[in-house]
Amino acid sequence: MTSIDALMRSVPVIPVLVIEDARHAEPIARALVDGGLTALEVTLRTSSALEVIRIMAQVEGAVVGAGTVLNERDLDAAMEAGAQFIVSPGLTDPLTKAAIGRGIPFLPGVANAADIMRGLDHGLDRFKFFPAEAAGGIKALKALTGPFGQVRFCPTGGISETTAPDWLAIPQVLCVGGSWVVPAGEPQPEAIRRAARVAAGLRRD
Ligand code: 3PG
Ligand code: 3PY
Repeated sequence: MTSIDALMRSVPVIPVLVIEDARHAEPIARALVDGGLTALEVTLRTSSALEVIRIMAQVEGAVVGAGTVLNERDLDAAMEAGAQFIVSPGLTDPLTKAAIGRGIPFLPGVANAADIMRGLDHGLDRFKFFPAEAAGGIKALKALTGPFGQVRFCPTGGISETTAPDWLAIPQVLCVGGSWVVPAGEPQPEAIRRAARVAAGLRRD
């Protein structure tokens, strides 16, 4: 199992996926991996999400994780479905303890200094900055990198193909998350592949 740091360094963009229909799972995962995006975050926001994780986990080259993991119950369901990493919009003590206890790579969301300090207390130093644009954008994240020099981030929330390069130019940003690569609705594999290729080609400083 790779560490969360290795996962964050493996791709500049982690697509955040909200998939309603499990029949879409395989074509979407194949298009993303073909385009060069191999770390896939399937949010537990739809009734088919666990089935989607199961299917995507079989796609060669895909490293499939679960997003919107809110508690220990979600954590166990996601792991049972085959999730290889866990993303949460926030950082709670019970979920953090459980994820560390299970030994699974864990990327909890932080939006301010207190969130980061709570994560550091648990021994974590890799976080999602969420909701990135609404929580103050690049200005806020840059301010947080001052006191927390060892921390690295995956900003997510309101980031687009256009703004991703500005975020990736921040040295403490290892990758960004975003839903733009896979728009809602009937999947268009060629369009997803194209968007993934552009995203996978973004440079980190
Ligand atoms: C989400 O909550 O789904 C994430 O913030 C990613 O979505 P967005 O890229 O559309 O903000
Ligand atoms: C999640 O749903 O896990 C988030 O962090 C928001 O994208």
